[in-house]
Amino acid sequence: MGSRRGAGSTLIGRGWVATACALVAGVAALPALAAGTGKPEPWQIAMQEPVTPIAHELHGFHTELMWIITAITLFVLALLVICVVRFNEKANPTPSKTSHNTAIEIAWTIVPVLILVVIAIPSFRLLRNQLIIPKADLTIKTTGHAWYWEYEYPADQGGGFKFDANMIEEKDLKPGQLRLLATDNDVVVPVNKIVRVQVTSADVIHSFAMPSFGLKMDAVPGRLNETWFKAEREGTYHGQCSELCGQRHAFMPITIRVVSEQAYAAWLTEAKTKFASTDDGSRRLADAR
Ligand SMILES: [Cu+2]
Repeated sequence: MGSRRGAGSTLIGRGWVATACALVAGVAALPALAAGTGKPEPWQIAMQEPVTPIAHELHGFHTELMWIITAITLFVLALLVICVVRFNEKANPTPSKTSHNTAIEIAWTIVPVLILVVIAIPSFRLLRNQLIIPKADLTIKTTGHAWYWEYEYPADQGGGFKFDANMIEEKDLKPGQLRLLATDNDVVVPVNKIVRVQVTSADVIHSFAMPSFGLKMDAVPGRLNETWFKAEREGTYHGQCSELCGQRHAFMPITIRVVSEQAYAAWLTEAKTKFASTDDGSRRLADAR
């Protein structure tokens, strides 16, 4: 009897190890399924490729949590399997009447607390890095509207213009432009520069989000929120409004083009003639008086 049970547990033990290995391999393979940079991919499982320091940190934290979650899940699964196999009515006809075990109770209180502390340290570090904005090279203000984003480049930083970015309807898409993600006007920023983004809204609550940058900030009417990013790679990055804001919530994409410093300077010159000036004439009127 004893030997038969022993053989059974070895078999279960082997299946278990195989399952655990498969799960761990699956988790380890997740980064391989990461989407292309700056946009989602069909069948994407993992997050979009990170291109800012915050996004890298965010991904590291995510991977760390994934291992902790996997270990906890496998541990709980192991306990369940042991209970089912060893303590079912047939295998264990006279159950133990134990109701307390001080050592175990202390352990299962302290161990989760320690796990939470281990999680809290990188979590608070990340939060701090997101919220404390380093000295910015450039500031952009964005205002959420139902249902498009408006951008303003302040005059004291070589800007002095503002423009709206509307989604390009499917029938008007040019080759290479992404459905639901392409905008008629893109935000353009220089590569490797710290960009401070001021976020607000003109009507309801929206949320300015760019997955590849690890960036998401609520746009709240009457309040000016701030966030920042430093894109390390040139390219076109797509995001969307991420706060359910109404009927056309899904149709207010965000496109940020990260370009070289020279290309940015050229774009600024062009943008100043193309877009509306933020100077509403009040200063000139005041001067005239
Ligand atoms: Cu919105």
